[in-house]
Amino acid sequence: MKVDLNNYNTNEKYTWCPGCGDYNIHMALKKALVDLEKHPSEVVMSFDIGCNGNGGDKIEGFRVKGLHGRAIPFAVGCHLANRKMTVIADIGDGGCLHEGIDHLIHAIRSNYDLTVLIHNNENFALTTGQITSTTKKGKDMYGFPDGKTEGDINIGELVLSLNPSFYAKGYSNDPMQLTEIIKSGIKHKGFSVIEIIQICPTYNPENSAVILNSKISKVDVTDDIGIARKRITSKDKIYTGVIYQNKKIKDYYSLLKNRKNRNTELVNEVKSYGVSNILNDID
Ligand SMILES: Cc1ncc(C[n+]2csc(CCOP(=O)(O)OP(=O)(O)O)c2C)c(N)n1
Repeated sequence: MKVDLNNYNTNEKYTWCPGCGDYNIHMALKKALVDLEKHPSEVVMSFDIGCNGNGGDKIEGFRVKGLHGRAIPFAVGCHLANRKMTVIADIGDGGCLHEGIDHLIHAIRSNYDLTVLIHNNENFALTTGQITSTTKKGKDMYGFPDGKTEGDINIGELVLSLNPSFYAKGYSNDPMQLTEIIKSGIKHKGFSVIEIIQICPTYNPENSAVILNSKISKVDVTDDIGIARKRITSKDKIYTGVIYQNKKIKDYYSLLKNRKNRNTELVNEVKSYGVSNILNDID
């Protein structure tokens, strides 16, 4: 089936601030799906609450929007129900590393075959710039004028400590590289974590393009976790690209003995039940 960007575009107007990194992340996601010749009818996207999640009505495909921090479990459910679909969870650093951190951890450990895009602008942006666990220690933010007292979570360090099968880092000001990273993540058979350094000119202007551009250095994929760890703990450089990929770790579903030699998906095996009578009984 011939697919182009028009298949993914909607008529909804964007509401992000001028200069927000979400524009490029959104375009990179659409371009990656088009390049992989995925039609919107083959794609499920699970959006979170936040500026990132406000992209949910600006892209075609099957879309769900869950409670804040819950984009990953929704996506996992969709994937397990029907593995023919390409499943993507789209979430901010607040939703993913604060409210939903447990979901991220378990999804990495389970290695479900789906892709998560973490928009890391280092703050809760939709609620006007409060600190999240990725905000740098000492930084003063709205509601914390004397500076953040806690240490910050380095997403790469957390992910690499959990025996992941795929971890990549992209940058919202490099949509071409990000497109290639997203394509690699979708093609990877397992849980693909893609952290995206996201420009947020309104609530995190100190992380400006001028500063970030001077620090970014691109790397090629490695399966050496020692090299990967060095890449994400560098003090001077920010390395982008597929930081680490381990193709030997099997994905969750293929390890399920009771699903061996089954040709149907779980969604085909669910019986349908009429619930209208139950609803009628409620006063
Ligand atoms: C459980 C819960 N806690 C807090 C909120 C309020 N809330 C809505 S959006 C948001 C900020 C989201 O930040 P992040 O996930 O980093 O996404 P961003 O807006 O930065 O893209 C918060 C705190 C909520 N809706 N639900």
